[in-house]
Amino acid sequence: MFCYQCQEASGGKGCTVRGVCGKTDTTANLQDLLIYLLKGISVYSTKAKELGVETPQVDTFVMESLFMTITNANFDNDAFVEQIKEALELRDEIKAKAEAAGAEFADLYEGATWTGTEEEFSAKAKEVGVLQTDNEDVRSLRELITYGVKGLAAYTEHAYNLGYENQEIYDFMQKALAAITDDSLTADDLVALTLETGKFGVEGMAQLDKANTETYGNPEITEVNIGTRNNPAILISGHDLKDIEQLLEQTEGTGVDVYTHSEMLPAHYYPAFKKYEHFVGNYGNAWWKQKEEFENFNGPILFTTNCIVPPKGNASYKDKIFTTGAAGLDGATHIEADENGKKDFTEIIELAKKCDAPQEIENGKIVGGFAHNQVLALADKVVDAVKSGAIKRFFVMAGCDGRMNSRDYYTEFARELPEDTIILTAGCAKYRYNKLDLGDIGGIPRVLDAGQCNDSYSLAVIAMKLQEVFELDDINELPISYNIAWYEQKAVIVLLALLYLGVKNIHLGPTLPAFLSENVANVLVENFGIGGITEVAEDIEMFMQG
Ligand code: FSO
Ligand code: SF4
Repeated sequence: MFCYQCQEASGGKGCTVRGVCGKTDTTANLQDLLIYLLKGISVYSTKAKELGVETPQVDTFVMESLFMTITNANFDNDAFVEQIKEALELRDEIKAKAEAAGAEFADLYEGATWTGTEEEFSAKAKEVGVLQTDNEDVRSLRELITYGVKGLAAYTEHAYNLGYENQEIYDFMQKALAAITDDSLTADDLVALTLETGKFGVEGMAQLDKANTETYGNPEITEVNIGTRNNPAILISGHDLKDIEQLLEQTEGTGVDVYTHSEMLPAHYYPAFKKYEHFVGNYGNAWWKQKEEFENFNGPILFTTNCIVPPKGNASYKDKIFTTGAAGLDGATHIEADENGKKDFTEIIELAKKCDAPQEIENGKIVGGFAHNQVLALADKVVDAVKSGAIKRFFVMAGCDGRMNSRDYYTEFARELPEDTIILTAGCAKYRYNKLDLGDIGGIPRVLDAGQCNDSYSLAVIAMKLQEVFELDDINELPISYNIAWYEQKAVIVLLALLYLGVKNIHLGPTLPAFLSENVANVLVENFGIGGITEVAEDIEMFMQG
């Protein structure tokens, strides 16, 4: 195996024996084979689309498959084997359709032609990974695009689950996958494709924002309980709001409570979920603490998307893990949707009834719900505070949390920021500072949590609104600094989206991506002012100078 798609890539270079995330080399190789075939499918489907062929099956298959390969999403080898078999079938179908529409293919990418039986998958998988591209810079750009597209696929799937689709996004994902198989593309072409990925990142996040807010209302300021009460309960993790909606409906009146975990916390901010009396609060912290925290929860845990840490062999909660959607784990029960998108969570609920109530590990409340609509409702207050000098600077600290000790930087950074600054956050990065008591500025909390990582879109909307109010020509003239923490591929699409919107001087940590070659990193530094992080005091001083 060779994998360097996330921030925890071993030694800052890549995982070669087993993933730091817990991914085995078998899983990693199967994921590579799946991506290889998705590229092959995309070569055909992109041509078919040009000839007017509709490709709905390919559209959802490519999206779901990409999502399955995101860091920490799916550790189930059988699920990948099935997906690969389906990919081979689908590829033949779409090829036939393209040819029937008049397409002719020559000099094809090998992923468009290779075929094999299940027994041959693992041998082939070893030949088709990231290192298949020799040139380090081309490889870097191809992977940057691939990871951006994976993040985009995740956001597109959440919107899809709510009935929102955009054909252009599907078409782009396949166009990008096909393009990165084309050896005639220059580095400049690939840089252009990277920015185009960012453009679709904005569209994908906007679509998901629309899906979420039209379905569940606009997030509003909310105090979320972080303690527990004395009923058996289910913990729901991941990002999928359709899943939590169905779980809340099905648990109502059963005597089983529901708690959110990690990135599901923002579900509490949506008006539609506030009516559920048994929707008690948020349990625990960011994803990487789950091995310890789940030991105390006692009830079943449902993963709706990525951020699974494979449990230890003797973990007490091992037999209480359920997955759904793109998530998967060997030995866990996977809940499938029926053809109408309905999921039956009875098995989880029945198991919960037999479990003890969660053991309290914290208590108190945290505040969130500052997505664009809520912040814009406070716009006058915010603008006045900026004009009066009460707020000197905003810090976008969105992104992800992770295990590395060096991420303590973000806690210290938040703590050391001058008191006339506001942190705008989204994603699980917030767990590094959302329980510090950082106070408020004239009633505006100093940490404004917009929601999940995809709600970084809200932060961009807020910035664009402020640019308009202050009549600035350039978004970079705003007193906003970007100090973003990243972990996996959704953060990549968020970053590319911000670059596409023209945001400059974003600082990225705790380390720069291993998949950026020196030359590609230089392009990002020279054209976009991308930087890393150093020491807290030094960085704060640098940021405060604007
Ligand atoms: Fe965090 Fe995980 Fe949301 Fe990521 S929970 S790390 S960027 O999946 O998606 O913020
Ligand atoms: Fe390593 Fe990250 Fe890849 Fe897991 S996802 S194998 S930790 S680089």
